[in-house]
Amino acid sequence: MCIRVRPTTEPPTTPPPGAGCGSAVLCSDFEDQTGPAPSGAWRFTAPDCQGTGTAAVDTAVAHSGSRSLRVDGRAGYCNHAFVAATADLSSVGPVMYVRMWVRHTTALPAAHVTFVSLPDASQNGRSLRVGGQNGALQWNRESDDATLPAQSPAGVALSRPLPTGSWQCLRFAIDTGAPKLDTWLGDERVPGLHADGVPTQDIDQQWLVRTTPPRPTALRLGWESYGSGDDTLWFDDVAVSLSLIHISEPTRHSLRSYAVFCLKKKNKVDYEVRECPAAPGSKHYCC
Ligand SMILES: [Ca+2]
Repeated sequence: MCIRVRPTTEPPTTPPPGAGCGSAVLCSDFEDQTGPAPSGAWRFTAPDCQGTGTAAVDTAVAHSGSRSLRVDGRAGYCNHAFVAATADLSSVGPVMYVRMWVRHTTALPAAHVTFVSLPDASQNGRSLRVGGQNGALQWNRESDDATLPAQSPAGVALSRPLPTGSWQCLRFAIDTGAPKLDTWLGDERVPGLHADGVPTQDIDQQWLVRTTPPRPTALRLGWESYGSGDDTLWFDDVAVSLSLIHISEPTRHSLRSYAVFCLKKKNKVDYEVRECPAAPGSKHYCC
C-alpha cells in the first residue's frame, strides 16, 4: 500500500536503454556497434553504383552515447553510400513513423540530393527519398521524380533548410493506406512537406498525381547526389514505429522524474523507487 510519495531527482537505477523509443519496430542508438563497419542490424550498401562516398560507425561525434553513423557524401551519381537497416519494414503500418537525429556540415545544395532512401514496393522497389533541392528539404519519388513540395519558389519557401552544425530531429509519418505524408523538423510540422490527400498548388498537387500510397519495405541512411553536392552527415537515435515518436533525448536523465514509494508490509516498511510517468506537456510530472 502506498503511504506516501516523496519526489527526488536522482535516477536510482540503470537508465532505460537505447534511443528512448519504447516498443518501436526498429530502434538504434548505434551503441552496439563494435567497429567502423556497420554490423548487426545495419549493413553498408551502395544500391546503384559505388564511388568515393563512405558510410561507417563513428566514435567522435554522437547524439547519444559515443557512437553514431557517419556518412561522407560525395557529389556525382556514382558515389552512393548508404547504411541500410536489416529489419524488414514491409508490414509496418498503416502509418509508418520514422524518427532520426541528423547532423550535417554543408547547407543543402541547389541540386537534388538524398540522405534517406526507402525502397518502396508500390514503386516496384524504387525509392521514396528524403533529401534536398533548392536549398530546402524535400521528398522525391524515384519512379516519376515527383517532389514534395513543388520546386516553385512558393513551394520551396514552404519547406525548410536543414540547419548545419547541430543535431536536428527529423520525423516522418508515411501513410501506407492513403497518399499522405507528414514531416516534422524539430517541433515544427513543415507545411511544404505535408501531403494531405487534397491537391494544393505549390505543395502536393504534383505529388498527388499518383494516388497509389507508398509501401516502404526498408530504411537506408546515407548520401546520393545527382549532380553537385558534397556533405558530411551523422545519424543517431533512429527509430521506426507504429506511432509518432517523441523527440526524446534519452541520455538526459535530468528530464526524468523519480519518486520514492513507501510500502508498508506488516511490521516493516520497504522503499521502492520508480520512474514516474510523464504527464502530457510536462517533463517533470511526478506520480
Ligand atoms: Ca549513439
